[in-house]
Amino acid sequence: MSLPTDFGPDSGGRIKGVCIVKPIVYGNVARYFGKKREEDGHTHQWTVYVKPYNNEDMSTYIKKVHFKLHESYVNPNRIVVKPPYEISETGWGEFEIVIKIHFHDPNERPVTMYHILKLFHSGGTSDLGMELGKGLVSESYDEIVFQDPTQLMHHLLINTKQLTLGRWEHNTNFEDKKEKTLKTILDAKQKVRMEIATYKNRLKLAREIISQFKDEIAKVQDQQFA
Ligand code: SLL
Repeated sequence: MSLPTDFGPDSGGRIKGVCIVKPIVYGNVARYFGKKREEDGHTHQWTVYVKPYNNEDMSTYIKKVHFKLHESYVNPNRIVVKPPYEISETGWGEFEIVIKIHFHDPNERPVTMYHILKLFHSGGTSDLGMELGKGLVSESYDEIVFQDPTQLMHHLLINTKQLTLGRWEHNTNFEDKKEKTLKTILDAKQKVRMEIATYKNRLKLAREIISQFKDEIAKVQDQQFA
């Protein structure tokens, strides 16, 4: 009989009803060279990454992170097996990077994320592409959800250590972003509510006019056949 401390591949099924959430941040930073480089036409240095939202060493449960770059790169499939999970490159163009996270427990399906590598300021204000010194940041908050993990995975997920001593900070103020995003959603909801009210009113008016016309028609018809 297997003991609860048996974490091997045969340690039984999944732990039902358990849900563990791991907040993460993924995206890129980029810096303009200041001019186009003669040899290869490259204009930017950039780094794409996945990191924990909280200060924790994710290598306890992450086996490897696969970054799939644009075909124009030599060896576009880059694998990182330990933190920091990041790839630094130089280039001239923006493209979509596929980020696939594999876990130590082979029963846990890999998680895939898509990030559009951002090099240029889009001219607009706010949202993406905040200034970072002279560079640019484009990153997202997300959560990896482990529903009914296996015993092995559960053990790995709850036994993480700190990644670094000292403060763990992000380029983006996510608390601030959360508040702003929430406000945008609430404002939009209010706007939709107002529009619905306006259209309901118009509909009511239109219905009244229709019924008035119907009355008129009925009257005219009555007179005709009288
Ligand atoms: C574009 N669809 O046309 C995109 C493709 C590709 C960027 C961008 C190459 C680097 C190298 C590079 O920067 N590719 O030469 O290794 O904008």
